Amino acid sequence: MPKRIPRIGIGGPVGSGKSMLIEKIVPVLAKRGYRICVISNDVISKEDANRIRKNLATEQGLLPENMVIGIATGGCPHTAIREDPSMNLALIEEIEQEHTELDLIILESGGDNVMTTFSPALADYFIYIVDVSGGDKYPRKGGLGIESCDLLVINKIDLAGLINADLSVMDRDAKTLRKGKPHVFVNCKNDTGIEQVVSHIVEDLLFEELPKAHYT
Ligand SMILES: Nc1nc2c(ncn2[C@@H]2O[C@H](COP(=O)(O)OP(=O)(O)OP(=O)(O)O)[C@@H](O)[C@H]2O)c(=O)[nH]1
Ligand SMILES: [Mg+2]
Repeated sequence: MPKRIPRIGIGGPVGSGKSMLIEKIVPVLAKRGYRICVISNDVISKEDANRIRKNLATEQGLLPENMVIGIATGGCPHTAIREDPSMNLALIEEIEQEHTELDLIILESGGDNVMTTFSPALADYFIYIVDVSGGDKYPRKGGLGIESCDLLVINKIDLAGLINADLSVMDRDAKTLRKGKPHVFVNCKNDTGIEQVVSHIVEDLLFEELPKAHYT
C-alpha cells in the first residue's frame, strides 16, 4: 500500500491569488528540500496549470514538468473538491503509486464562492485565500471557507489603500470569526507574508524542517 502523501487544498474566490500563492510557496518549500506535485483544478481550461508549469518547472526547474497537472473539472468548482472529488482522488492514487518520493501535493481549486471547502478525503490542510479588493468587510461576512480553513490568507495587501480597505479591521474580524485560528497578510507581488505561510504549512502539516533529498 503506497504511503499517503500530505495534501494541501487551496481555495478562494476567482482571481484572489490561488495560483500565484502556489508560485510563491513552492520555491521556498522546494529550496528546503520538499518534493512537490501541483494539481490545478479549473472549470474549463488548463491555463493555470500551464502557467504554473512554465514558471516553476520549465523556467525555475523546481519540479519536473509532469509534476504540474491540470484538471478541467467541467462543473461547479466545489463539486470537484467536496461533493464528488473522484477525479482528483483517482489522479492522486496514481501519483501515490508512481511517485513515492513525493513529500507534498498541492491542490488548487477553481475560483469559487465563500462556501468553498475541501473534502477531508481530499485535503489534509486547507488554505483559503481572499484578497482585499472585495473590501474590509471580508473576512467579517464569514462563510465556510473563511471560518473553517486551517490558514486564512488575506492577499493583495498592496491594494488596500486604493480601495480604502482597513487591514486592522480585517485583522480584528479574522481573529474574532476564526476564534484564534491563524491568518496571514500577504502581498504575492513582493513576497510579504510568504515565509509565514510556509512556516504554518511546515509546522502544522509537514512536521519536519529539513527532509531527505532534493529533486535535482
Ligand atoms: N497587486 C497584486 N496583484 C496580485 C497579488 N497576487 C496576485 N495578484 C494578481 O491577481 C491576478 C489573479 O491571480 P491568480 O493567481 O491568477 O488568481 P487565482 O485565484 O489563481 O485565479 P483563478 O484560478 O482564475 O480563480 C493576477 O493578475 C495576479 O498577478 C498581489 O498580492 N498583489
Ligand atoms: Mg488560479
